[in-house]
Amino acid sequence: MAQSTMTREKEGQRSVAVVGGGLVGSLQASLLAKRGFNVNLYESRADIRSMTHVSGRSINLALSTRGREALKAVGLEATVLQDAIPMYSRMIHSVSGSTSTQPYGTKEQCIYSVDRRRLNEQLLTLAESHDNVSLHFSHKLTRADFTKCSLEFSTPNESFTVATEFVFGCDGAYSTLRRQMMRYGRLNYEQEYIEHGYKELCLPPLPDGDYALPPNHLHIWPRNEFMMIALPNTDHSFTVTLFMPFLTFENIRNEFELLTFFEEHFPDSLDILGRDNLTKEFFSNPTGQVISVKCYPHFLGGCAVLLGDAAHAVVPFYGQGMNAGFEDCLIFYELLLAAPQDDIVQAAQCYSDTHWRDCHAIADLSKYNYLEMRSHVNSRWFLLLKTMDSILHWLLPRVFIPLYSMVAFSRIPYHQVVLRSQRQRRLITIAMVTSGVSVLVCVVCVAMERSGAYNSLRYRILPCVAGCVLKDFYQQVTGSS
Ligand code: FAD
Ligand code: EGO
Repeated sequence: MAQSTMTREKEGQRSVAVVGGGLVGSLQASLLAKRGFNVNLYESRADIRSMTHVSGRSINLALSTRGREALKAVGLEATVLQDAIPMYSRMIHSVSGSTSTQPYGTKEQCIYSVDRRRLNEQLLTLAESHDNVSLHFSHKLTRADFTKCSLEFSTPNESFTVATEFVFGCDGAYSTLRRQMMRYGRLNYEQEYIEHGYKELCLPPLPDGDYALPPNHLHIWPRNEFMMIALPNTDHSFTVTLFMPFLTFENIRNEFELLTFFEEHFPDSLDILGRDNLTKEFFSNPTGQVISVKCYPHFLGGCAVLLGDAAHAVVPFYGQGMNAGFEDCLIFYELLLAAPQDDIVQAAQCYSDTHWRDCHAIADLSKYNYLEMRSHVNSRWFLLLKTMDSILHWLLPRVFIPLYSMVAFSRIPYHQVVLRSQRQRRLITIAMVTSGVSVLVCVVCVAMERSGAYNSLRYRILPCVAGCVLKDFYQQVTGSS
């Protein structure tokens, strides 16, 4: 029953709506409140703070620099880090059960394992603490009319329409607001389900209550097609996430097939997971699907902007989805600060014109990383690549920054990260080819000198030819940017 009475949001010109009270929406509400807007946040679920069990995605997440900077802007960084577990290095588990660690960088360069539910609760409580924020739970957006900037919601009892000055779509990868924008205007949209699904498994503490694995690492079991990771929780358990093709999931139908699979690929994890626990977890937890979404523009209809997963759902192979969504909010906030009188439309236009590149870049980077990891990254290769990264960074600390470090430990815009990593790759190719060719030329010269062939004038041009070839190569590589 749609009552078209414009309720609730009449007082004040600067009244805005946030759709979605997930991680991004609840952060965005606090940032807008700080700028003095009256914020109404609508969330389709009930208040997670009063729920005993929350269904949904991933139990813990990796928080890195971009996310931390955004939390800092609302004064929540310290609180969140108090309950977070720092992971200073990756610990790579090979099939044989041997492990190696590789630090992420300096002591400050670590990623944090945070509890999704706790973080969401903290963000909601912070938003609610502002006088100018109202939270509306069990309010599901069903329609949007951008000519009037009005939104239609349904609650368990009724449905109604509200008018607002501006709306932020933070309603996740399957965004209703985005669908409404696509209906209204020329919104380009691209989505892809990848072949892999994921399953979360609880790795309980040891009988003595201690962590079953060293806690301050991101544990990774790289097995090409099958990838498994584990992030620590404050209750001394780990949340293990197994990524593999849906087909493989479907082919594991009973306890025997499951244990055989684990004995073949992840034998070292079997003892700590426990065979009974693994079986229970595997067959009672759902298999999650992974979607990648890109769209353009993110500002449409004069009064609506998409943020977070609604604008760019990325595959989880860089651990950047939440971080990128938080950075969206921070960038919008910075543009709002720069706009005269907090002109929200101007900020939105500027945001939409500039930031989409970075959203597309992190979606591409994540998908590329997925393809790379699944195609040839086993534990040896993983370690080799990471060791090369750190040696190169040690040799050339300013010129060469590992791609993962730029993504996780800097605020270099993602599209510049892509350009920079391409440049770094070219530089390394040049360095390797140059040293290779130099060695070759020296060897040839010495050999000819010994055999006396070098006395003949026509062979003296050899180094010149090599020089020309190299010069050509340089131009090819540096010119093709
Ligand atoms: P969501 O968290 O999806 O929130 C959207 C909210 O909108 C929900 O509360 C939903 O109920 C509400 N909503 C939906 N439709 C409506 C409607 N019609 N009306 C009202 N409300 C609505 N990111 C990281 O940074 N690090 C990680 O380590 C990491 N690991 C991940 C692992 C997995 C397996 C997955 C799947 C994702 C991972 N991510 C990670 C990504 C991260 O989970 C998301 O990027 C993040 O949750 C996005 O937040 P959001 O608020 O945009 O969307
Ligand atoms: C070769 C080897 C090329 C998420 C390794 C590229 C991602 C990629 C899912 C890790 C860490 C937080 C994560 C590293 C690479 C989270 C992450 C990484 C996974 C899977 C993840 C790293 C949750 C890319 N960060 N990362 O360098 O340690 O390297 F393995 Cl499957």
